[in-house]
Amino acid sequence: MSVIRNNWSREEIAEIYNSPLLELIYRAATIHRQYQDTAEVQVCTLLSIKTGGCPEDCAYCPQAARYDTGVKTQALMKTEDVIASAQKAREAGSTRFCMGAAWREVRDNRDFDRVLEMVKEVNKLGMEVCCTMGMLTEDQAKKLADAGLYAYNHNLDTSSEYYGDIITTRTYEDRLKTLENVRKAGVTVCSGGIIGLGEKHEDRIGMLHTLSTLARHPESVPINALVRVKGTPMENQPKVDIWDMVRMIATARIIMPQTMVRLSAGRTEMSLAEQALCFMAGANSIFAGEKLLTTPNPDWDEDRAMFELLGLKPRESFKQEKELVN
Ligand code: SAM
Ligand code: DTB
Ligand code: SF4
Repeated sequence: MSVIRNNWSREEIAEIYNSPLLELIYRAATIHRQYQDTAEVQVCTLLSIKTGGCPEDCAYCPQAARYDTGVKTQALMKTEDVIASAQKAREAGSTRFCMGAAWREVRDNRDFDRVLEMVKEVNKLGMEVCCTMGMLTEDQAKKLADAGLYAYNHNLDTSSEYYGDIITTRTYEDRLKTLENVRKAGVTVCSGGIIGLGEKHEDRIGMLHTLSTLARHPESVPINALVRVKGTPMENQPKVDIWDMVRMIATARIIMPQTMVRLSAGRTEMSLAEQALCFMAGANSIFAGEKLLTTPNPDWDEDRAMFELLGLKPRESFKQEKELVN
């Protein structure tokens, strides 16, 4: 078994990313077999607990207040509705529940106290609780950890070089600082990005380089294909090529073998065969449920049928934690 490396050079990653496609898939599939149970795919469900009205200018995002996307601003959901939604997701076979808030950063206010309550309650259901709510201080991350938060999602989205073309209201360093705060609090890190933002292959390689040279690899890396939302500056981007998605997933799998690599946004535009290729290339996690945050996702029945056809089974919760401790 190859060792876990945090010292990848950009050139090494570029060489892997640019290798002949079938060789790349074969190599990723081989590493996948060495480190993971390839029959298992983690099933995560998203819920937007605070939708729209975000002050940030992320060029891809339907929830940014400044773009006319038709997303209505809503206040923080009631705790009981969030719990009901988590229960439904668990009954449908989901083991991770990720609550998203369209905030630039978490503030120490009553809404945060309510989120802490939601985290406690979902944790009691035996699900891995994840939040994605923008920037966090170390103190806020500790409070979330005490409430039972298992993971925090905070994406780098693209390379440090291209970041300023996509988002101007915060910096790459801000992003890295939050990831550091999450780590310090003992919460697992979920961080990945989006392809299809008009970035170059070098930017994708750059983002994977940053992720794979963190002191510890993120426990999960979501790879999103841009969902092109009308009203955002990215609405006219070309559709993401499936081979680019496969290349990205395979490279992530090879350089971060223990990480859950998530085939994230964009599945409604992929055929079953295309998704199967992504699993072959090392993806072992998906978002399931009719909606991502504000945009559509394949429905439960479709995913159930896909799992059956491909012989996949949902991965139990907290398994990675057990494996990494042993
Ligand atoms: N506001 C918080 C933040 O930005 O970290 C949390 C919610 S934000 C919607 C979470 C992530 O969703 C973003 O970092 C981005 O990677 C992803 N995302 C948002 N809009 C997307 C789109 N149109 N297509 C693909 N991914 C998207
Ligand atoms: C991630 O990497 N992708 C998810 C989750 N983390 C929060 C979000 C995708 C959002 C797609 C656009 C929407 O539905 O609003
Ligand atoms: Fe706000 Fe997050 Fe959307 Fe950016 S990605 S506009 S921070 S909700």
